[in-house]
Amino acid sequence: SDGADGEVGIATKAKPKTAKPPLYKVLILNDDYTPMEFVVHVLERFFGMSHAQSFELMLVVHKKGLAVVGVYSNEVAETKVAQVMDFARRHQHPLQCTMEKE
Ligand code: TYC
Repeated sequence: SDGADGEVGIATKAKPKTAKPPLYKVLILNDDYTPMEFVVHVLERFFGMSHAQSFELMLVVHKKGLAVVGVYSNEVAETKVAQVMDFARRHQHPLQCTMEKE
């Protein structure tokens, strides 16, 4: 508007909204057999956490049963889950990793 009719304000434009892609929580589940150090290693290797962060989060999973270890796009979450499951299987540990839409 140019304000000629007394309408004064900030020029605005309707922005067509792009649908935001859904995000997925990646979760690690507790079990009785996977060694604590293995879980710590997984968190460092696949989720970019420091050793201290990884140890803390591993203990949360150990005590609470599960924890969210990261939030990602569908594609990245699928890849993380597959990498962890494959790594655990290759080391013959029953560690479970899953994902859930936020
Ligand atoms: N509960 C396991 C143990 O006592 C350790 C563990 C922690 C396993 C976290 C899995 O996601 C897990 N050895």
